[in-house]
Amino acid sequence: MRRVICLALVFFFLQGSIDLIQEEQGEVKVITVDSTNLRFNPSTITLNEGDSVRFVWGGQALPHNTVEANEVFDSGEPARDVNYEYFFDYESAGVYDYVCEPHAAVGMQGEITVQDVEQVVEEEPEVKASTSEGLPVTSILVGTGLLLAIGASWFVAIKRRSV
Ligand SMILES: [Cu+2]
Repeated sequence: MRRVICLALVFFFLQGSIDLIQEEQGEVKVITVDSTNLRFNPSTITLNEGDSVRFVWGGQALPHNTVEANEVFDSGEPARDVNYEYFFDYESAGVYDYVCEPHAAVGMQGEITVQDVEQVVEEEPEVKASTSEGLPVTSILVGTGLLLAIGASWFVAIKRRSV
């Protein structure tokens, strides 16, 4: 019985920490190609470290790709259907200029600004509040684990008394 309780506790605590890890994965911002066929939309975006950018288009009249100026990311050969995602890790703050290679000369380009996460938290306190949203879930899990442990030890105590 004790082993079962321990396993249940370990399980609940692991669940809690997995939730926290997932919390650090930011949003995914989508960039597509606009109706002119020769512009990214939006071409300029700002995101935070931990966010991802997703270049996605389908059934385009012309094939496109996205290549960062310093080859930080590269979606490969130009294609009419692209679904390419790049994750900006916690060391990636900076400005990234990218082009569509076949149409760079006609201005098919864009810029991604990645903000340092600590800096963002200082400037916008409400961002800090939203990152703690995951905490109640963790508290519920830990709380459930504790209740389970208390209930189990109570059960064991009653069982011992009856022996
Ligand atoms: Cu293009």
